[in-house]
Amino acid sequence: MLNPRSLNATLLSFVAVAGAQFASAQQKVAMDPNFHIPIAPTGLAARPLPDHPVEFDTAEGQKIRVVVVTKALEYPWALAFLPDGSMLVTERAGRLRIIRDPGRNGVLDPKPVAGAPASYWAGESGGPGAVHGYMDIALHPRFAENHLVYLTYTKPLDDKKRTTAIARGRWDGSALTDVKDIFVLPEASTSRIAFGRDGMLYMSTTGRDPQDPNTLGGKVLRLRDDGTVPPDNPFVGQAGHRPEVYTLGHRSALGLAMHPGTGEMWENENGPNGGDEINILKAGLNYGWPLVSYGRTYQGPWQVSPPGHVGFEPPVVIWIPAIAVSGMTFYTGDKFPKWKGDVFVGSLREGEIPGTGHLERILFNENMEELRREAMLREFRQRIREVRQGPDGLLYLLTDAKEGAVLRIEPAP
Ligand SMILES: [Ca+2]
Repeated sequence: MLNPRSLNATLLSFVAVAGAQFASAQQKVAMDPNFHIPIAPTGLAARPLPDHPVEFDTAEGQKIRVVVVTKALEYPWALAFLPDGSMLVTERAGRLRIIRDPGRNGVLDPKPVAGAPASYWAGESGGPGAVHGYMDIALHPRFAENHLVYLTYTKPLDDKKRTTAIARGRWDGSALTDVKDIFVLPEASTSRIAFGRDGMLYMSTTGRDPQDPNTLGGKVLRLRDDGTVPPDNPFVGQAGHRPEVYTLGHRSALGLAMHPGTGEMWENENGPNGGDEINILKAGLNYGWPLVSYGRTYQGPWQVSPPGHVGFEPPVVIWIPAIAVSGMTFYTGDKFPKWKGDVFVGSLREGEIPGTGHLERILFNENMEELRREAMLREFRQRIREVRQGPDGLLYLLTDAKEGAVLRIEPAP
């Protein structure tokens, strides 16, 4: 029979053991020593894309068919449609490609477009420290008259140094001519570009000091079509402010698109582990990074506590966990009536798990407040880098892969 003292000791040791078990219940997650982020798990293996069109039901009753136009692109990044319906596609390794008739039998020209600038790239797309060569592409709003094409790319300066530039060239029907840099950043950056209704070229940047109005990193810049600064930019003439800056406090923008109704520029950006955002850009406003965010740091704690955007311009959409937002577009066509006005956003991976990329659709009310959100094409397990509407009213996606694909979404018959 136990005496009270030994019973007490037994209980105490049980409590101590249980406590130790509780404290060690969480496993230790391996961290990358260089980037101080968790080493990603294996995730879900990407599935080979289907050889035949695949049909899916979707939430609004819009039955779709997905067609693989080509899978012979290497890490495609962005696309733009020429007036004849051909598609220009950038590849991150610094090649510009053309696909003719992408809405029907899509033929990828095996030769890259001549005349495009030399670029630098490094690392594996999606891996820590990756540098993209070619990034975004945009046509001038009056392309039909002037044939001007704009590219953002990582520009080698010498053996060791590089930066990011906007190159502008003239499309002569098969190649770029008269190519020159119209704007060069002081440091390398990931970048999207888009023309606004005001005819200005908006450029998102990444980098240090998003809160410092006297630097160009972590900002959205507003430029004229020749790369010079328009005189009505919000900080023109203010001491300690770069005149190119339109908005500040951005983390890692990967989507930029003009709202077809309001003409406002919408931007999406990646939070760390959670806190991806869509923002509506307004001249001179501060969007908060890194002072405010809804996300957690890669190590686990909230980026700020309490999370939120007190005193700063809040996002219109947030994601927790992160979906690794990428390209973004508004749907304005008539092929998918139920999707009119909706925002489509590419996801590279969700919740830090490889193999979970997909396409998201967001429905807003007339006040730009979110009503519904739908994830599509998870079955493919692909990183969706880009989404754009074609002149035919269909949606076109790029997958971020070594055997990168153009996918076409059309209504199922
Ligand atoms: Ca923000």
